[in-house]
Amino acid sequence: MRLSQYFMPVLRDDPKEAEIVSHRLMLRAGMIRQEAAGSYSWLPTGFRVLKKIEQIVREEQDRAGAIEVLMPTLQSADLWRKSGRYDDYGKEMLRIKDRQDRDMLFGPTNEEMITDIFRSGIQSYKDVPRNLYHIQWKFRDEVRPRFGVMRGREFLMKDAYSFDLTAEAGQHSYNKMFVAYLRTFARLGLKAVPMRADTGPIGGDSSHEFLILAETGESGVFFDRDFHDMDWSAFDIDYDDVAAVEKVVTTFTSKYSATDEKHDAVEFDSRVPKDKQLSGRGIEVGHIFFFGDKYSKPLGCEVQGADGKKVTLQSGSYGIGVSRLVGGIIEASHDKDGIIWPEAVAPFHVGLINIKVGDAEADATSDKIYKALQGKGVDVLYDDRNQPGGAKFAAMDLIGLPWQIIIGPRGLKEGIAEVKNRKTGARENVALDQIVGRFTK
Ligand code: 5CA
Repeated sequence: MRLSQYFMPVLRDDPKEAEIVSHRLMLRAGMIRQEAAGSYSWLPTGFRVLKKIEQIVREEQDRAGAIEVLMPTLQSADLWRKSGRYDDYGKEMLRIKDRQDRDMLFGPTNEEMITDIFRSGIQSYKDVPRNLYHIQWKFRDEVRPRFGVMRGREFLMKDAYSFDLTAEAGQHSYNKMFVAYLRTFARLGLKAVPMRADTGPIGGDSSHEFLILAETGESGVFFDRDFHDMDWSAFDIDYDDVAAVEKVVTTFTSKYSATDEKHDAVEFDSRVPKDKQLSGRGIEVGHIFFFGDKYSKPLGCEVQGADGKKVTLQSGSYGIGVSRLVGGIIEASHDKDGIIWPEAVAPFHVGLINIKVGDAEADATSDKIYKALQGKGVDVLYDDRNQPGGAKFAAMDLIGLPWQIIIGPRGLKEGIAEVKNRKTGARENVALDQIVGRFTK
């Protein structure tokens, strides 16, 4: 993409309304624009990052055996009356009437709808276990939408729902999602610590939140320093191996970790030596719940068991804050100059800067490298605008692409370009005829 033909409204000054670094950088880098409190348009670079995160989430859900569907954003109130949540959910639920005066709502979550879909589509115990998920916009009329996409009113969530015959089988479904979350966050370059958590309006008695550590997080967190030494890489796992999956969950839940709502100071002291006790703040990027028959019972989600008797299904739900993750990753990865995107989610892989637009040789060489990279399928953002070098460097650092290729008359005389790593700041001279190969290895 040529920057001279793109839409990336970078701001020179810090926006006043942004209280935390990710919000400030997203606005400054022209990734989002606020439309109303807690509601944002996703501008081109922001949308690219959002889609990359969404795709990683999707791949790991699919890998764990979950099946993708898409449910509407607007729901009828009827199912919510059956589960009893229409009144319970309170003011966070945006209620709407259609022209027939029927009660509708903008879905804050989908337990009722998916349970009804599943109920109507199954016949016998052979149709379970299943896990269905979608990635869809949600609306919650938060009392205090803030911090940009971190606590929005309209936000993108991945929500999965598992259905099993027994509580034991349900536990395996829960464990699979637990492991899928570890893999997902590892691929996003994050360490998201699983913590015992409060279940809130979703309900049930078993749940874990996944939190990334950041000073600006909304939750207080207490945990064992040993978490830092665990293997967080996106390790291999056979999801059909019940014991192996359980073992990973046991490893990641055997050490003390809890959010402030569930923290028990006495237990913390008894389980964790003082010098290993860590506390701080965290951003909740995922939350998984096991709630048994809480929704299947009122919605009649049952099947005929092998013995002919009706069995009410056991279910759980599993959320990931896809749009929140965009801000969460920036909180975890930035410096004073701007964003530092992990390669897996960067809006472009490399930024190509022509520092002397108008110079025939600089233009020709930059154009040639740009076209060659594009031809090889490398995502490249080409700054071909006629602007001072300093402004171009600052903008490129701000938007945080992993690599920069800098072309200027001085290097051209020697047949080289400068390649800069945004994360380490390391600069290297690379011969012009090797640049393309360097990025297509
Ligand atoms: N139905 C369950 C799981 S599918 C559910 O709704 N869980 S949740 O309420 O915990 O939300 C799932 C995830 O969505 C959270 O972990 C968080 O990362 C994200 N999320 C929740 N509220 C917001 C919000 N207002 N803005 C941005 N992301 C949010």
